[in-house]
Amino acid sequence: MPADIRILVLNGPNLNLLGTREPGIYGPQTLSDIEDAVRRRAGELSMVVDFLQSNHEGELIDAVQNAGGQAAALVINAGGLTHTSVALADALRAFDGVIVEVHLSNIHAREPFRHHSHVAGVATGSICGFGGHGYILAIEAIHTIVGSPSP
Ligand code: CA2
Repeated sequence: MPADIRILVLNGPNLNLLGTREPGIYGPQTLSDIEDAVRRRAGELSMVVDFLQSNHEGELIDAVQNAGGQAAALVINAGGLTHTSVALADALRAFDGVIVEVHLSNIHAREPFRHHSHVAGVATGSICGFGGHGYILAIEAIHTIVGSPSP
């Protein structure tokens, strides 16, 4: 049996509030809706996904460190930490695999303080502005880059 490709999807501070407020910016989906859609698509691509949402920078850093050697790729929406956290970016830089940065909103079309991302410089690529569909695009990109599971 070929080994399934394992992906860790990380969501940062306040993303647990999705679907409850600001649907005009972040869309109507809850994080759980996004998780269900990602699991469905990942299953079609023979990929296994683990999810973690945390409001705590250190917990996200621990998760990135622990993903080393376990996950072939990370999908990360670091929320507000995107624009502030050198420590999270340092942890991501040490991850030996594909990293896809995702944002629901188009951060470049918003306030100037959202235009810079510490994550972007250490990511393989970034997707923003497509709402929850960005997570699906991310796993499809990972599937293309990492390839189909080898027999
Ligand atoms: O567009 C994105 O995905 C963001 O990463 C979302 C972050 C924001 O700080 C980034 O600049 C862009 C904020 C997540 C907060 O989500 C909420 C959702 C509903 C209600 C309140 C906050």
